[in-house]
Amino acid sequence: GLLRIDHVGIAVPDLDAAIEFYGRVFGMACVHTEVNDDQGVREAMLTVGDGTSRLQLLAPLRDDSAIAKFLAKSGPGLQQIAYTVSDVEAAADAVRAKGLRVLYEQPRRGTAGSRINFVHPKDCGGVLVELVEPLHPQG
Ligand code: CMX
Repeated sequence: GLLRIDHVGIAVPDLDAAIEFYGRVFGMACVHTEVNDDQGVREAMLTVGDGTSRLQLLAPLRDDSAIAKFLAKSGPGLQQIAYTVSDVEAAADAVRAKGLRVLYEQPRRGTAGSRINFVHPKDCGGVLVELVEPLHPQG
């Protein structure tokens, strides 16, 4: 099952500008940045309040990336909601067993060495759902 909301992901055209915006307007701290070439993103993880809630900012590395396509079609905004799971294969299998499309046959690499998969937004009421198994799961 799902353990908690891992993060909410927002597509942005300019990562540095977005980090500056969320810091200045909402006082959020950027605790991690990373380039994930496999996903075609430059990304930042920001903490909200006590640090248990996280916002992920996603900027495109390439024109053919999922984030570039999203920005072109929908503009900047909410792109995904991600849930922490203890076993991403088991979580993906459970979703498949309910007849929903999981995007990858095998998990891929996500933020900070996590293992990730996605549920197709058209099978989830228009919401792209990410399943995240952290490198070092807690609880
Ligand atoms: N949320 C909601 N709907 C979305 C969406 C999103 N993030 N992305 C696409 N859609 C919609 C499209 O608007 C389209 O709707 P219509 O059919 O009504 O026009 C539909 O889904 C299918 O779109 P598509 O053109 O067939 O497919 P895309 O090329 O847009 O790809 C998706 C969609 C989900 C398969 C692709 O974005 C993907 O592979 N996502 C997973 C990877 C990802 O998002 N990586 C970036 C984050 C990396 C990370 O979190 O680490």
